[in-house]
Amino acid sequence: MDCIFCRIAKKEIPSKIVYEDDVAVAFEDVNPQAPTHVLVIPRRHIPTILDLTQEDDALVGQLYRIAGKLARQRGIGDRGFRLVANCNREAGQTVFHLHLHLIGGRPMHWPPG
Ligand code: DGP
Repeated sequence: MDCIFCRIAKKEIPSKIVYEDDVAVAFEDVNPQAPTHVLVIPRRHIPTILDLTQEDDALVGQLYRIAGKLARQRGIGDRGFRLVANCNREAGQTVFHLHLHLIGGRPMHWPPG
């Protein structure tokens, strides 16, 4: 399967990995939108939020906890940060491997564009 995030998780494509365990990997976004912009992904290929099943409930919790841990490590836990998961075209999803954007280190606007 030719998925760029699967290849990043397998280290076939270089990236700045900031966290990894058996089920998840986090790495710096190649096109950062804020001082902190990290992508947290499952190792397993799940294309979109719509492909999650009940069996993935624990995995989704893990992705959130990893993002929170990274936010704390970067000193943006108390200041605030945003977790974004784009789903499908109108939301701007461009890579069809589930990912959380951890974005922070600057004030965020609402609603998002
Ligand atoms: P989304 O638009 O939600 O599908 O976000 C995809 C993000 O992935 C986007 O912010 C740019 C990032 N990205 C795409 N290709 C690569 C890559 O090869 N390496 C890294 N580190 N990030 C990538």
